[in-house]
Amino acid sequence: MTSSTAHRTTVGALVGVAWVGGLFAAGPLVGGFALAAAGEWIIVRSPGWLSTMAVSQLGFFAKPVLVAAVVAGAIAVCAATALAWPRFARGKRPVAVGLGTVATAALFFALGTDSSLGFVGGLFVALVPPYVVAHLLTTPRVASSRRRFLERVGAVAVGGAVSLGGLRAGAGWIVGPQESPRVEEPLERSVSPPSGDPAFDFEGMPPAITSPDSHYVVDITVNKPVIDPEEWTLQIDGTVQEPYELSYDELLAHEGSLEQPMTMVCISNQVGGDLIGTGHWTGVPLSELVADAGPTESAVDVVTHAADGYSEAIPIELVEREDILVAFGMGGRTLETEHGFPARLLIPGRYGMKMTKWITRIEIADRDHEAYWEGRGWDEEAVVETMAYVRGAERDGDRVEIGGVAFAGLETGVEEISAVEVSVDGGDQWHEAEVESQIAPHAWRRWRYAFDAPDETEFDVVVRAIEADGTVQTDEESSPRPSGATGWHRTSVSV
Ligand SMILES: Nc1nc2c(c(=O)[nH]1)N[C@H]1C(S)=C(S)[C@@H](COP(=O)(O)O)O[C@H]1N2
Ligand SMILES: [Mo]
Repeated sequence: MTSSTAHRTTVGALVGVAWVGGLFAAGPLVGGFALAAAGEWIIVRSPGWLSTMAVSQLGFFAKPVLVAAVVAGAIAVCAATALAWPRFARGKRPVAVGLGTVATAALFFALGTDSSLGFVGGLFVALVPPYVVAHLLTTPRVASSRRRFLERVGAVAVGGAVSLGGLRAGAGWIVGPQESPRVEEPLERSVSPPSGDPAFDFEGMPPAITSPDSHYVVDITVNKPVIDPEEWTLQIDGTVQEPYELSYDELLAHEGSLEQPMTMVCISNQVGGDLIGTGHWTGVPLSELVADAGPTESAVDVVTHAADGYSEAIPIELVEREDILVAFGMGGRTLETEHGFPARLLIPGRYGMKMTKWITRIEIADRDHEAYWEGRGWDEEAVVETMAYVRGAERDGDRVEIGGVAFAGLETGVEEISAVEVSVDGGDQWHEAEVESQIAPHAWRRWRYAFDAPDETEFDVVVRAIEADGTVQTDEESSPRPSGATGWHRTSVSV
């Protein structure tokens, strides 16, 4: 090799690739891909400006990109180390092995690996591949000829991929079948959810109630917290007379529990986007849980803390509302892990970010608490903007039917949406749509508009909601950040 820096950097990068592969292969032993856990660690602890930048550039879908960046970062660190420190590339050196071991152990620690056997086995599986690669690529005969080096790289790539696949399968085999995921159980007392008016069920229309499986999922976690209900407690404390805690069974047996359909929409949803759903929820009013602890005069905020490091805060005055729930059920069953098992908050008419999943603690605070997304530049109150989306279209002979959903926040109140208007010619003429009667005070309302169109098949559809006082939903377009997207949904429909 003529250029030893290029050689070293290449070897370092390839050792890094082998390490990443080893970490992946060790997944079944240590309970996950350690670099994904590192990504999560970064999200939770990174300074506000960084995660805010990531979110505003990439939306809430920054996670796969983040994991890819962590992987690239790990490889780059190996390449840089090899460049700066020639001996590293010869992985035989004890110091390099020591460094690799410390870094890998730290990652497993961040991942929360709790079996010591898995830990040791994982170290072995993660570290052998980079060691072997370093060895194979730095033998003098190979290192001295560019052609031999490149041939060796090719052989190592093919052989490495095959052996890593084998290692991962082997690790999976040793660990055996993973504990089956928690199964959602039917709740004891549960009324069936309202089914909605079938006239609004046509091609492309969402059902009145979204099933838990088709409800969108958004959070900051890569590996969702899996909580053992036997060990979980909900702590209610802070500036209160009587701090207490509830077990999972006590929460489920709470006298105050009630069921309520409620629409949730993510603040990062674009106009017309899919991050919206209407669950049929079961839970206990937050007002009762808080009142039982007896907040003192100095109470200012009710802060919900979660198992993933997330938190949200609402002013104590708002908590008097009886429709803010600590929910433990969805669709008549216990919550799915994705939606916050064992319990999550629900605040009607606010964006989803206010609705802490995997709650562990309700803290009555005597000062204003800065919540997770608030600290990253998003709106503190997060009241849902008035919205109307186009969803469905169907043709029956000459008759064309177009439909969708409309929703608005706590302050305006969806119950106060008085009408939905739709245009099928790009906004020249407006027609009043038929609006489904309300299934619940804080659930979306489906709308439809039918008309005759024997000759036309393409329509430029625009829709807008009218609030109770006659205010027309604003057509001013704003981006989701910081307070939620606004503007009329416009889309072309062919039917
Ligand atoms: N603990 C926790 N709760 C959370 C989040 C989170 O990252 N961690 N994300 C919030 C956001 S931004 C939204 S939109 C809703 C989504 O709830 P869902 O995944 O059940 O639809 O959960 C909220 N609650
Ligand atoms: Mo969200």
